[in-house]
Amino acid sequence: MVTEEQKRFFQEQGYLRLEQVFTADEIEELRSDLDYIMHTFADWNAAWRGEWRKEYVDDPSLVEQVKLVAIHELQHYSAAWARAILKPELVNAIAELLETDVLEFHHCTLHAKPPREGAPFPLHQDDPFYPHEDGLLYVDALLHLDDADEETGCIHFLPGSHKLGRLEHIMGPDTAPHLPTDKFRFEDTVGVPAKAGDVVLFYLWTVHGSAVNKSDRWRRIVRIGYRHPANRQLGGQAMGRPGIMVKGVRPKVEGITVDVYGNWQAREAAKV
Ligand SMILES: O=C(O)CCC(=O)C(=O)O
Repeated sequence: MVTEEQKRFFQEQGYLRLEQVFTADEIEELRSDLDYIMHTFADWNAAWRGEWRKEYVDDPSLVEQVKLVAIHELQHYSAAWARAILKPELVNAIAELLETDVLEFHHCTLHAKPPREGAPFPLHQDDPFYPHEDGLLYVDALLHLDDADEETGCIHFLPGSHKLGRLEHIMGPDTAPHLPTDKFRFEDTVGVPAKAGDVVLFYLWTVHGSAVNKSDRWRRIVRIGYRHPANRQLGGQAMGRPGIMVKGVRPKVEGITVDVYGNWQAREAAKV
């Protein structure tokens, strides 16, 4: 499914859009289940916080108002979403890009930006949220439920930034992890508009973010994280939880073992 040119682009630029991985019928079913999940279980007050917002939101009256709807692990709520995570066209493409015949699902997270006030994301790597030893053996896949363009706040990337390795982020109780706004500028990024059914892939270490949704449409994206099963997690989201294998069989890796009940034994958290 992935051409040599796509592979080269991904490895050089750190991101790649795959067109129409999901059919219109599949997207319809995923949207319908998502609508129920959003209205029944999701957090409607999930916009990322911090002083950086003032630089990302032009309209001062909107700085404190921007909104994001979020929830993790949609496969716990819907069979259609469980099937989406396993979709062979998706996992085979990611395995080809990582040049591996084994792949493990790690997590899944909804980021839905409501019309006119959908929250921005400051430039960051996903590493601070779920650090792994090797940021190039971990891929995040953004499954698009809606057409996303600049007006709706589509995803942006800093090309080639995955090669910088793990970067130090501004952290703290009052802010979402983000990179210094004077050194990592949104103007230097590339926007990747996508259609519903497209999937945009990027490495754990690729710097990315997005602007306010100023349109009168929703921009719903679900991030699905996949890793090489030997890529040890160091902390954060879904730490200590074995993921289902989506391709191949789990290799035996020193220090990563699963007991007979399927729980991790002695999967040690290293300091980052
Ligand atoms: O949904 C977006 O626009 C950005 C999401 C993001 O930064 C992330 O999933 O890490």
